[in-house]
Amino acid sequence: MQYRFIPELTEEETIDLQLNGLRWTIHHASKGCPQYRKKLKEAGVNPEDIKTLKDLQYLPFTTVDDLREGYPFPLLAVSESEVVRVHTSSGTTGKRKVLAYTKKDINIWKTMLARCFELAGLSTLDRVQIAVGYGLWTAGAGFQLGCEHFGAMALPVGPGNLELQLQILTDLKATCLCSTASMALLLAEQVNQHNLKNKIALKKAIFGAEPHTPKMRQYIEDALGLEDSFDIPGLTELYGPGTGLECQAHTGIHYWADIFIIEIIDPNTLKPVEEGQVGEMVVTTLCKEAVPLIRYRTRDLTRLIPGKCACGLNLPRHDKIFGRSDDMFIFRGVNIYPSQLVNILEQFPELSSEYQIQLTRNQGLDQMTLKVEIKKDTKIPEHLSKAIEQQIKSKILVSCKVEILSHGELPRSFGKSKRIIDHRQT
Ligand code: DLL
Repeated sequence: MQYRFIPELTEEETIDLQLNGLRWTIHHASKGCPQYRKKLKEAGVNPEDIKTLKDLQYLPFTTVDDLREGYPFPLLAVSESEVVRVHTSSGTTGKRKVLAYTKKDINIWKTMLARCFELAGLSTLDRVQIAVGYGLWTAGAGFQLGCEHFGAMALPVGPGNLELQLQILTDLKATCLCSTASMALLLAEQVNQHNLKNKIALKKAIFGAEPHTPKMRQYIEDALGLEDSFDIPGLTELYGPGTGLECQAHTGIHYWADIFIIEIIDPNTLKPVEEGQVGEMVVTTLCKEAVPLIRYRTRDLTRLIPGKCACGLNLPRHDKIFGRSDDMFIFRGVNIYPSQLVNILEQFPELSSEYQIQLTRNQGLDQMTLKVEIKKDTKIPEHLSKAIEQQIKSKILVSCKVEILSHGELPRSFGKSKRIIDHRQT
């Protein structure tokens, strides 16, 4: 297979690129950014000390606190005159992070996204409906840049506005949808509700920005009549959407190892996990100018997938993002990740993919209510809530109340869904 944007690199070439990129990044960061200079000096690191990629482990971590400290232009390693753009994170976990970009950063980012479209098997004849937020968030600008660079036709509808979305789908016959997972679900429900499946021409969907379940994906694919769909990860700190993409073999996400390095660490010991184990993703950029990242702790939980992919592409893979380490909540002394509850809910075919966790405190005792939805046109089986409660009790060792709602009762989102509502005062 001849690719236009995806590099075909041997392992040696990748290591070479990574080593040179790492040395460049350390040199560039310590020269241009006082915050990094101080950090690296305190850790006793000189660019000349980097002899092999193993030396990465001696570098200090960068965290979200470092990004907050330098607000509004944290970790800036170039002069302001070289900055051509800023974006901010979606702000779901606290104050927005502001990230700056140089012209080169924008060019690298658009190549990353063009690679995504290429990996998803699109051609320049595809029409790409971009149904995400434009503006400070990276999603709209990123998909748009990448789509145009790739050469397909961008249909920049933006988020929300369901009537317009459906009109563009049916009239302009978009063939690929780019959105958050929640927005893809919402559009799928709308297409279903309005009986439009035969009037639209969607073949593919590329969605991400938040985790989705297999059930959610199946519903989206069926309701939109898709040939295929692809999970796309990304974060503002690392350019934005498009840090990698699932290939058509669907066995993990290929990421751009010539642009950044991924390490997986145990968030408690900060040491690398065993090969293939789940931990926190830590990223180091190799050519990012405005805000280089040195061992940036993303808080995202995933694992590296060993071995070669069935698709034949010689690019490393990580698994889907299972969630964030800061999504974990403590309920009656037990640490719980939403993904643990999701795995249980996945076993009940009568339920839709939507859920919401509500935490309250009553006379000093924490209470958890798990709200779930029954699938459309499905009768609620007797004892369903009891069966779910029992599964949670036996698998996670906590008692919670399960409330079954009818289809469509839980709030839908144009962007990222908020699934944990914590009313407890700490
Ligand atoms: O969400 C960028 C993006 C936009 C990615 C559109 C994909 C599509 P932020 O707002 O900075 O950037 O949020 C980044 O979202 O650290 C993950 O926790 C989560 N996330 C992003 N993509 C996925 C995904 C954008 N495919 C944070 N699966 C990241 C699970 C995801 N979580």
